[in-house]
Amino acid sequence: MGRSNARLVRFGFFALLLILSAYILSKGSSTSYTVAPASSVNTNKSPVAGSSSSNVNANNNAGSGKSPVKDTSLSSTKNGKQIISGEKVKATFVTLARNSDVWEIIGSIKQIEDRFNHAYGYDWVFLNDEEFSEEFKRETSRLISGKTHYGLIPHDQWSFPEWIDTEKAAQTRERMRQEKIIYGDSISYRHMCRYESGFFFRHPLMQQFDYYWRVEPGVKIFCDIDYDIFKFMDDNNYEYSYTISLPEYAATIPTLWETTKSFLKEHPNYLNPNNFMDWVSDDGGVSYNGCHFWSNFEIAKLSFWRSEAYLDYFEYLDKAGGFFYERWGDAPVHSIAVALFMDKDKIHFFDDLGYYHVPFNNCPVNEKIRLEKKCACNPSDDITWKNYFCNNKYYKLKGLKKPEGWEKYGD
Ligand SMILES: Nc1nc2c(ncn2[C@@H]2O[C@H](COP(=O)(O)OP(=O)(O)O)[C@@H](O)[C@H]2O)c(=O)[nH]1
Ligand SMILES: [Mg+2]
Repeated sequence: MGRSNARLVRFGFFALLLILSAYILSKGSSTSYTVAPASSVNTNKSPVAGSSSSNVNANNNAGSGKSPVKDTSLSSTKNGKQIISGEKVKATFVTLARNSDVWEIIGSIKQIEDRFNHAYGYDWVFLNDEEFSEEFKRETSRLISGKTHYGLIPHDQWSFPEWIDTEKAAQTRERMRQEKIIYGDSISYRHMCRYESGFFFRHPLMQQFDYYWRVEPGVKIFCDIDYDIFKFMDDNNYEYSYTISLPEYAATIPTLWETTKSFLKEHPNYLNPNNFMDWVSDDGGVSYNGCHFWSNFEIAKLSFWRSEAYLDYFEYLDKAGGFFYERWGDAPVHSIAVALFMDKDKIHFFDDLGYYHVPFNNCPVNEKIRLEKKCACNPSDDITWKNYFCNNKYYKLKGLKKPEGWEKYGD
């Protein structure tokens, strides 16, 4: 009698436990955060070495179950802007790099993963004009929570086009070497600038994505990014965003603006009615003031580069030859295109990430942001509000209110 009573109590206890677990589980699936099983969060360890993906195909470790930890169906606000609920967007990080950049790029990756991506698991595309080494693939993929893809750049996108007079290009390099213009004598730097200007968004590995964040070796992100930054872009209709802007060395782009003006004459319809011309020109378009978004950081929408206006513009510039006869950078090329062909309301300045690329720092001057986002930087190093740079102009033209505390660190 006593034993069957005890059995009954035990049975009742387990039944209760079962009902309780079922209840918790059913609640769990409807809350905003779903924690992926531990085994699936951390399985981005499948060694890349041995998987001899050595071409433009993705080195696909998709099967490793790297689901993002955070369910983004939560609604939240950021700087007064609403992050609307919904799915993750089709976005990727993209890095152009040499094999020798591996030890510097892993520093950039680790920071971005720790500050942001570990919670979202966005993919990462690496592009190179040579095959990526096993070492590069192993060292990078082990740190990335999303899928990693390694692509080779087609030779014709990283070589002199047939219409370029290589003798004339060599003369420019020699002259720029004597004038000590930074990267002035480099061939590979010119291929890099041309590739970033006209081709990275056409790579087969990039076709599956709508947005990208460009990351370079040796950069730093100083603050926590506690929201889905790609979704933030999408929800707010932003198509181009930046962290640092500054004037270009005039010696590298003597004819870029003239070439742009003749392009515009042929295609006046490409000029956006709500353009940002006044940010790049102080005299209504007669001359270029050199202001550009520093393109070593970009979060942007790929459809802009794939648009007819931009493709035509790039082709026009490419035929003019300034990537080789001068030393046109992808930053002024991107920036001029954004300023002229994009609705200026689609451009966004991030004042809450903190960013470093040698030699400049963006460190939020607003103390509240620095505390909230755990920024690890010194606001005295911030260049954002100094007059040499182009943010004061950006804020003025957009009618934006500068963040609290800017006077202390600006001019
Ligand atoms: N594959 C490859 N990547 C390059 C080459 N030169 C530069 N890069 C990459 O292009 C980007 C810009 O180059 P970087 O040296 O950082 O130029 P800087 O930021 O203007 O000083 C970086 O992501 C580099 O890793 C090259 O010859 N081959
Ligand atoms: Mg760099």
